[in-house]
Amino acid sequence: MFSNAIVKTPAASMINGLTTAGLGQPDYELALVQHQNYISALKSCGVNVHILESDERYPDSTFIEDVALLTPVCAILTRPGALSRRGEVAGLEEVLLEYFSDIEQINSPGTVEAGDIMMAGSHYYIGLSERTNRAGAEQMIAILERYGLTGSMIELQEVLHLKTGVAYLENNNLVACGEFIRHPEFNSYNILEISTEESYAANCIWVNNKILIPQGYPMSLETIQSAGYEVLEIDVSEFRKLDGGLSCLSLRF
Ligand code: CIR
Repeated sequence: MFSNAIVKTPAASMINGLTTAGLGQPDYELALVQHQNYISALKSCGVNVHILESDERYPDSTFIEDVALLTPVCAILTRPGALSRRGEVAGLEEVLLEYFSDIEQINSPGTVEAGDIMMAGSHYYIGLSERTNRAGAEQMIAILERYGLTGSMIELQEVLHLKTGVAYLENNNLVACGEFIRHPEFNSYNILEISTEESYAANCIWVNNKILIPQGYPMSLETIQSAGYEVLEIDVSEFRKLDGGLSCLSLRF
């Protein structure tokens, strides 16, 4: 179960964030409202939400998931592959020290964005992407092993981050889309298949037995409800315009 979440208020500069979506610029005022609703949903799942101030220097900094991996036993600061995001890590250590006594760090030449890391129990799947390189993944696995955890790498073909296309919902249930539906690494899981038309809904999150999914994906909603979950739908249309999803908007631990 998670007790805490950390979120970062979107900066007005988010309109200049990195994107491949082709959906136009986000509406900042609407993004702020959606972010508040996201926070309310997290709270309704029973977690305390630590809200960090916005940082105009970093348009993508509201996607705080990418800059740290928080495990039950340690925190690991990443080194984002996107150069415009690298500075987002500074300052987070001070916040994490409120919760963690052991804080580790990914170093050059390694790059990792934690949107590429999916936790399944004590195992962490690490996507090798344009943002996370092998050196970073190797460092991450070595750190995890020092703390009695394990990790393995998965080469990504189509998606930005691993969790763009896959989400672990506990109880051996794995939401998967596209390249992950029949991926050999995941063949021991019960796959909850997300169709290509609704691929954005694959980025959903388990928070204390409830599932948060993006609003507007009825087939995915039905699939996850049919697996026995209580589902909360959240509208994150403005974050989608920057390739960001529900998982990217918080660190949950
Ligand atoms: C980026 O390209 O870095 C941001 N615009 C979106 C990051 C999304 N994060 C994630 O999937 N974990």
